[in-house]
Amino acid sequence: MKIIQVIPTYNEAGNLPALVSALFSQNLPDLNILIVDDNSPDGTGEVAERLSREHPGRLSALHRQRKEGLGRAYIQGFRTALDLGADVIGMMDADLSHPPACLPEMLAALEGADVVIGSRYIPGGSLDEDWPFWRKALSGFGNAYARTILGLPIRDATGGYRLWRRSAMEAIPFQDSRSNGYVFIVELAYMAKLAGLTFAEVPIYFAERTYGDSKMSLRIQIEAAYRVWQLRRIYKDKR
Ligand SMILES: Nc1nc2c(ncn2[C@@H]2O[C@H](COP(=O)(O)OP(=O)(O)OP(=O)(O)O)[C@@H](O)[C@H]2O)c(=O)[nH]1
Ligand SMILES: [Mg+2]
Repeated sequence: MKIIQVIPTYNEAGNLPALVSALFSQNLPDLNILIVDDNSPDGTGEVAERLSREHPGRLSALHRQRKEGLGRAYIQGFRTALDLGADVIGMMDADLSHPPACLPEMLAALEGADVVIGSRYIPGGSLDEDWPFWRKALSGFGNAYARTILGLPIRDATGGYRLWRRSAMEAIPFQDSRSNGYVFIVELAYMAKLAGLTFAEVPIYFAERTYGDSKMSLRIQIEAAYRVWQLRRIYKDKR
């Protein structure tokens, strides 16, 4: 079995080495990493190349010309992972918010589901305890909003820590997505639901990034707010 964990990066040079060593210390011999960097000005691409030399055959990097958003990076990463023969395709942020230690449990859960979600919103899962109330409320609202409007059968619809069986990834038209920011994550879940795929959720503790800047912007949040309604319309015949 071949697992390929796809990790999109933009200015994550300070996080990537720690993330990669934490992932490779999970005692998962089948785990491979594919970094998708959008020509980060902080040199993340060079860090990824160095890591690929340190982990020959287990880590590789795609280098894209310019910053095109999370969605485009994942689409190219998924396509490449499928071409490389992955049996399991993973998604996660590079900023250490998604705990590598949960990966073994998520893999185990994939035996009983097509898609596994690292979930902040089921018992045992949680958000960074240092987040102010308003940030937790905003995250909870955004999640409930997307979940309700799209009728998603999962508690965490906006979290980007996921595992897909190859067959599940092949069953959805992920390359057709035009979503840019984190709403891409929501769109994938919607595609999965419409394709009749099954989900399982594993609790995670979501830690705030300590290095680097958040790429979350008002523009990305506005995109998410209207795009959720657009998705309903785009996929209307398939509901
Ligand atoms: N390749 C690529 N990666 C990106 C891009 N935008 C964000 N990322 C990466 O996607 C992951 C999630 O980033 P965001 O969803 O922007 O969230 P964030 O910056 O962690 O913001 P917080 O929610 O505050 O943690 C991180 O690993 C980013 O480096 C992009 O345009 N291209
Ligand atoms: Mg983050």
